[in-house]
Amino acid sequence: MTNSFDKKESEPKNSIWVSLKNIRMQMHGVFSRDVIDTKELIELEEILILSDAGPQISAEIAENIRNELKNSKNRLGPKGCLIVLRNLIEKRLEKLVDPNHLSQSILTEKQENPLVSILIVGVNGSGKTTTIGKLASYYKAGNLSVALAACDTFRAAANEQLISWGENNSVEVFSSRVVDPAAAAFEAIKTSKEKKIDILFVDTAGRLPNNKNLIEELKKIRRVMSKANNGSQEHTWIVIDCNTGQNAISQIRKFREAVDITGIILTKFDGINKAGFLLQLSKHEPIPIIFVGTGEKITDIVAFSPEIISSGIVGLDSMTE
Ligand SMILES: Nc1nc2c(ncn2[C@@H]2O[C@H](COP(=O)(O)OP(=O)(O)OP(=O)(O)O)[C@@H](O)[C@H]2O)c(=O)[nH]1
Ligand SMILES: [Mg+2]
Repeated sequence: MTNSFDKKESEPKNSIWVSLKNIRMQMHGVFSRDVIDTKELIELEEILILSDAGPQISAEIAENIRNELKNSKNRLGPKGCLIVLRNLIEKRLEKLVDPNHLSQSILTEKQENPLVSILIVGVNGSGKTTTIGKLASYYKAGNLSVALAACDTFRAAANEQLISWGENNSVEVFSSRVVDPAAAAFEAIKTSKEKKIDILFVDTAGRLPNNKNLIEELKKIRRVMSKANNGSQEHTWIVIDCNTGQNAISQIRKFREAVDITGIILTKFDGINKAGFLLQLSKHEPIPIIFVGTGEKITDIVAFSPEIISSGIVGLDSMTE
């Protein structure tokens, strides 16, 4: 089965690599010196803190490298330190890997109750609707029948935006006239089952997690969808804008208090400037990252790979080293 990942095998690596240029240049500034000593390790810690890795994780990583240097009787050298650093970061990021490989398993594993419904939530402008457009294309390329439910009943333009993504992908968009998004989601699931749709993405209005009414509304959407689903596979993915930095942690935590978040989609990785927040995420909210958005185009979405991200941060490529 082919899908957009297979078609352009080398691209995910390139787009992630390019996005991490800033932090990589800073790492390069430290590790291109002849000797790595206390001064360099302090600088490393600072780079990590400034990238939103948090003071504790940053100190732990610098300490780990200090110990490795000591154990090697200072024979490790700058390149050796970089390899250790890459491995430390990769190991931490592995906690964010989806053990069920949902991005692929939805494509390949036949379900008993075929409909998989995915509720997409997040704050305003995080990239929910765009991500749904990209995922419609991704799963359609994998020969699944895809439908979209326009449940952002807040803004009239939101429906139009989703309908336009539906047209681009030639997939059906259920756009109800009812103003209650929970009722609209319920209808969409019922119709999807009747039409034997494989995967339904439910778009919701952006909301701040401290807006009590909107969070109650979200809980209602989730409850009603679960009833309509009646045992079919269901997920709730939160869309996180990478520019949110470490605030992403509290955002996810608050959404998780309202609904069971089963996956994360990172968007705007192409504009990431505080990549260290991923390390905090792996420690404090290790929910699987299902996909990473790397631009505004329909194909700008890649699988999450700790190996590619850790290599991109330190500037080492495990394939060529
Ligand atoms: N550079 C970049 N831009 C993105 C990415 N994903 C989404 N965007 C842009 O972010 C903006 C907001 O995207 P939407 O999909 O409308 O966000 P939303 O979460 O649906 O917004 P609301 O429904 O208003 O809450 C648009 O200009 C998108 O093109 C990405 O991965 N990279
Ligand atoms: Mg939207």
